[in-house]
Amino acid sequence: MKLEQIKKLIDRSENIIVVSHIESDGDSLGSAIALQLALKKMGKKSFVPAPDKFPNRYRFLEKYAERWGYFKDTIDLVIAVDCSTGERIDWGNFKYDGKIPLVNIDHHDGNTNFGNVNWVDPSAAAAGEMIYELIRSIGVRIDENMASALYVAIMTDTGRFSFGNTTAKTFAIASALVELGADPKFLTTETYFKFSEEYFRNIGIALFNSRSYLNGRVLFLTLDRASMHSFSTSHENSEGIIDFAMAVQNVDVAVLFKEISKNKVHASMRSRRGIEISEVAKYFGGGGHPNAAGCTIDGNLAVAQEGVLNRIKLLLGV
Ligand SMILES: [Mn+2]
Repeated sequence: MKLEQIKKLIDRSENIIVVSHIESDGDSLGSAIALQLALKKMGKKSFVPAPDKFPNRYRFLEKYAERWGYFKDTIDLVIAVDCSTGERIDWGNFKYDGKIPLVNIDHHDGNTNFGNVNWVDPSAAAAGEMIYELIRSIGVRIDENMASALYVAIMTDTGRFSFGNTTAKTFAIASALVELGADPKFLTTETYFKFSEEYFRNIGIALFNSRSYLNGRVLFLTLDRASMHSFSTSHENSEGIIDFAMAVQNVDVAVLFKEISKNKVHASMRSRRGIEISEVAKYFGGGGHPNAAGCTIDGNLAVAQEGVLNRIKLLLGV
């Protein structure tokens, strides 16, 4: 059993680093924070080398985290959480030489099994569900800080308990976390209802620039540099905007295009069950979940949009 193997590795290690993915989100941060806190409770030294700065939206999680930063001791174990591939790992200032055992705990379908031990469970709605199970099986009592971090991990990856990945188990774990001190109203407000002005304006630009195709089955939203003036294209200033498009009647596929530079465009994609939009993302060198994926395309905005639309038409068979 993977959990047993991971427990053994943790037991015999003293200095453990926890890493998660670039473009950090609620699940990557919440899972890493909770695991680090649990390892410390076990008497281990543990640190998270990245990111230096939490995205604004998740800044409030900083108070649950132990100080993250550089760590000089010899590392005996690396645990990666919520990373679909080894390339997605945000190593920060840590130089990984490939010799330290690497544990891969993830819930992405299509995880590349990049670790020495791989616990991959695509039925888990969030890496946070798996970290909850791991901490429970280690026997560490989940305190209020860990419960809050894990609640945010699960809440964000399930779209506030509304996506198709939400299961009875998700609610059971969330219920346990609330019993352990997670405050749903506080954590929801901090995560979703503290828009920055930039984010607020980006919603408007993306929706204003929307275009529909195939009788409304496909909806493209666009954050182009000309409309954005001085506003940044950073991940945190567009996260979640795509969900507005999926709420439009008859939409099966939505894509948010962000013009990173004149010849680089990032595309976030969503689709309904049964339509594997990740196939389109993979075609352009990206990846993700079947219904939520992304990629970066070399080319200008018009070329990127035309290319993505053509791949979507092929996918839908029209
Ligand atoms: Mn996740």
